[in-house]
Amino acid sequence: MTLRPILIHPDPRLKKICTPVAAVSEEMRALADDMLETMYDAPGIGLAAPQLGINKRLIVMDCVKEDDATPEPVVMFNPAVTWVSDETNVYEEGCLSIPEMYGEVTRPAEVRVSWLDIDGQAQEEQFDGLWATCVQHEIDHLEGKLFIDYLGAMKRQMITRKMQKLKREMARP
Ligand code: K1U
Ligand code: ZN
Repeated sequence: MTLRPILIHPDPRLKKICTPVAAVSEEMRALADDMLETMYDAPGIGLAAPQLGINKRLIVMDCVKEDDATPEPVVMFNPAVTWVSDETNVYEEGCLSIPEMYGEVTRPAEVRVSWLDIDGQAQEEQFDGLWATCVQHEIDHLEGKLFIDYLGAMKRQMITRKMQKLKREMARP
């Protein structure tokens, strides 16, 4: 397993629509392992392939936050939302591609999602709570959408400018 660098916004690779995974191959499984390792190391509760510069419909998640709890890693190839609740939830979201910035996002409180698992088997499940928020945030990444796209133009611009400054500082020798 390999830790991979996470792209920081703004980056054109974070704005692209990702292509479906044609087959759950060994190469794709190895990529999912790298993504889980990179997510746990960050640390984060989710990660999408485009955040590593890979234009594929693949996400990983583990929304179990307690340190002493058993991890519940989930790998989803080609995830698709098949149902959303009318009830909504507001959550102050963050993003590993927008470090240390947060914003309130309103999303459906519950969603049903279909996907292919690590063995290439079709799965479908309903999610609520933080899992529902996270899976929608990650699927948005596959559509080139970031949580800041739900915020007002002023806040989005302020965050983007801060990230541009951070990237300039990180690039300095
Ligand atoms: O996709 C990402 O950038 C990962 C992101 C997922 C996410 C966070 C909040 C709401 C929706 C989706 C993160 O994991 S940011 C880090 C984070 O939330 C966290 C980190 C350590 C412990 C608990 C949470
Ligand atoms: Zn994110």
